[in-house]
Amino acid sequence: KAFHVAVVGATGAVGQQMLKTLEDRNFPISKLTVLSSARSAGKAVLFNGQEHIVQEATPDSFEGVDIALFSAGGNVSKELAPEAVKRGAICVDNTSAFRMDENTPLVVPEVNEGDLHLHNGIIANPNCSTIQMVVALQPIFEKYGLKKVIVSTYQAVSGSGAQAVEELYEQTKAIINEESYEPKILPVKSDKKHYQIAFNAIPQIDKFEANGYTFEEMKMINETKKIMHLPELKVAATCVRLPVATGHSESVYFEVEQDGATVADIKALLKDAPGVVLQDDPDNQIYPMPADCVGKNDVFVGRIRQDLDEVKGFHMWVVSDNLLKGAAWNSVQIAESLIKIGLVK
Ligand code: 11C
Repeated sequence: KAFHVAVVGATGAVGQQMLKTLEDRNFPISKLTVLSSARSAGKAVLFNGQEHIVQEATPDSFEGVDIALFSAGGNVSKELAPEAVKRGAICVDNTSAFRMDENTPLVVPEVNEGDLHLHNGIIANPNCSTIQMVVALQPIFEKYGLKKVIVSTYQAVSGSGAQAVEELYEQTKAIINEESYEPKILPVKSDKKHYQIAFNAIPQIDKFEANGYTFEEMKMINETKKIMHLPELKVAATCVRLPVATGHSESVYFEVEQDGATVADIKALLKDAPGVVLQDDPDNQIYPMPADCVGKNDVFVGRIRQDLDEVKGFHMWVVSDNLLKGAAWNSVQIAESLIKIGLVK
C-alpha cells in the first residue's frame, strides 16, 4: 500500500532532509504534497528529480492526506496539525508544540515505539539533542537502571536553521578577509543580542527561562524523562553552540543503579544496540566526530570511561547528524513504525 504524504516546511533545513530521507527510504508514497508558511510558498523543491511547487499550508491542504510531517515552526503545527487530524491524517510533528502534552506520545522508535499506540492523531518528534542521548542511554538503562544524567552539548548551527548556517559561512569568510560582519541570527534570532559564532562558542541555545536554564536545556531535561518513562530521573544539561555546520556532540555523564557495570559491559551493550554505532578505540584514536557523522542516520558513541571517583558513574561522547536522527530521519522512522504497526488508515 502507498500513502498520500504531506511535508509541511518543505523548504527549511529539516524539510529538505525529510524529502531526501523519504527518497532514500523509498517510502511508499502515492502522492506528495509540499507545503510551507506563506513566506516560502511558490518556491520549488525537488523530489525524486521532479520539481514540486510549495503551496501555502491551510486547513484544506490536508484533504486526503494520510501522513503529514510537520517542521515549519510551533505556531504552524499548533494551528494546522489539529486541522490535518480532523481531515483524517496522522501527523508527525517535529516542533515543540505538542511534545509535553500528556495526550501526545513523544517517540524515539529505538526507545518507546510502543507509545505510538497511545496517539490521538499527533505524534511528537523530540528535540534533536534529546534524541541522540536517549538512543545511547536506553540500552544502558534496560540492563543497569539509571539514576542520574549530566550532559553538556556541543551543538551545530544547522539546529538553528538554514539562515544560521549561512551566517556561520559568511562570518567565517568575513573574519578571514578582515571584513566586518554584524551577527544577526545567533544565538537566537528573536532575542535582544546577537553574537559572533565563527571561532567562538556560545553558551545559549534558545531563550532563557526564569530558572536560569535555556529552553534547549529544559527540553533535554523534560523530554528525556517523558521518552524514557523515568519521571524521577535526575537530569541536568548545559547546551552550547559551536561553529560546526551539522552534527551535534554531547559529553554525557550517567550513573547507573545496579552494582558491577564495567566499561567493557557498556561497550558490549552499545555495540549491539539499535541505531547505535560504537566507535571507541582510544589506542587507535577512534572516536565519533560530527564531520564523520553528517549524512548518516545512526547515533555514534565513543570515549566510554568509568568515573574516577564514582564507581557507578560513566562518561561517554555521543554524536549524531542533528538534521537526520535528530529530526528528519526520526520523523520518517516514526512514520515507518506507524505503517508497520498498522496505525495508518
Ligand atoms: C538546536 N535543538 O540545535 C535545536 C533545534 O525543538 O526542535 C531543534 C529545536 C526543536 O538549536
